Amino acid sequence: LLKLCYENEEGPSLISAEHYVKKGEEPTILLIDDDLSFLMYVKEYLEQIGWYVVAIADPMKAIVSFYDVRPDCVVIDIHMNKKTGFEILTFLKEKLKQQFVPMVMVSVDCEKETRMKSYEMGADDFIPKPFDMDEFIVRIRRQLERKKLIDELLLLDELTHVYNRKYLKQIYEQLKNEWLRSGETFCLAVLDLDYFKQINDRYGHLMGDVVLKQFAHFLKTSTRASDVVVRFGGEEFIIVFPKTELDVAFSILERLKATFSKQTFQSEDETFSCTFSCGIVEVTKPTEPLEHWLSLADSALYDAKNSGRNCIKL
Ligand code: GH3
Ligand code: MG
Ligand code: MG
Ligand code: MG
Repeated sequence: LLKLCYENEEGPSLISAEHYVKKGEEPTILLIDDDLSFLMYVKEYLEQIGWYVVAIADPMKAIVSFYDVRPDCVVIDIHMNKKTGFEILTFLKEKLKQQFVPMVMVSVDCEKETRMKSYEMGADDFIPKPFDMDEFIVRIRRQLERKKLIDELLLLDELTHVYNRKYLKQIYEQLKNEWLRSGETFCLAVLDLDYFKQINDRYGHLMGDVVLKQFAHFLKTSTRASDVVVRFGGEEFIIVFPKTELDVAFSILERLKATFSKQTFQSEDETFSCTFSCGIVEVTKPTEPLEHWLSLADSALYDAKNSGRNCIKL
C-alpha cells in the first residue's frame, strides 16, 4: 500500500504517501512521527482494525501531502527533528478552511506544560507515549465520531468537502443581516464545468469525481478565507464573495479561469484538462430572495455557455 522511500541526509526518513490506494470509505489517519519503528508499529496495528493509515516520517512532507491524503484524523508527534509537532499543528489549523479535522498530539514528554500547550494550540487530544494500543484506538475512534458529527453540522458536501446548498441559504441570511446594518453588498458567482458529461463518458465516473474534487479544492485554496465555496449540485459550484465589488470579483474569476484551464488530469492513458464557464451578479439588495440572484447569475452563465464556454459573463 505504501511506498518506502529513503532520503539522503539521515538515512531512512520518509514513508511516502505517494501512490497510496484507498480501498473505500474506511477512515483515513495521517500519522506524523520521525520515529520509524513506532510509525510502522502503529500503522500495522491500525490497519488490522481496518483503518487506512498514511504514515509520514518527514514533517515537511506531511504538510505537503495533507491535502492529497484528506485525513479524518491527524496524529502528530511533538518532538521531531526538522519541525516540532506544534509547528505542524499550527500550519494545518491555518490550512483548514471550512473543515474540521481532529488533531491528536502524542509525546513521550507528558509534562503538564506540554499537555497544556497542546490543548491551548487547538489539539483535540493529547496522548502520552508509550501508550496502550487499545486505549489509543478508543480515543482516536472518538475523534473520528466527532469529525463525522461536525461534518454533518457544518453542512459540507460529501464528495468535495466544500459547503452544500443548505449552507448557502444560511450564509445568505447572514450577509443580508450584515447588509441591513452596514449596506455592504457582495457578489455571487455560478461556475459550471464545461462539457463535463464528456469527461464522465470518456474517462469514467470515478475520474469525473476526481475532477470535481480537484476543482472544489482548487476553488477553496485559491480564494480568500472569507469567500464561501459551495457545491450547488452536480458540476455546478457557487462562490460568494463578501464585501467585494463586481469588478473585483470578475478579475478574481478571470484569474481562476486562467489557472484552472492549465491544470491537467491524468486518466489511465491520457492527460486532459477542463474549463469552466461562469456567471456573476452583485447582490445589491439582499432583501430579494436568494433565488432571484441565482436566476440572474444563471442567465449570465447561460450567456457564457453560448459564447463558446471557458468565459465569464455579468
Ligand atoms: P456544459 O458545458 O453545457 O455545461 O455541458 P456539460 O456536459 O458539463 O453539462 P451537462 O449538464 O449535460 O452534464 C453534466 C454532467 O455531470 C451529467 C452528470 O452525469 C454529471 N454529474 C453530476 N454529478 C456528478 C457527480 O457527482 N459525479 C460525476 N462523476 N458526474 C456527475
Ligand atoms: Mg519524536
Ligand atoms: Mg457543465
Ligand atoms: Mg451543469
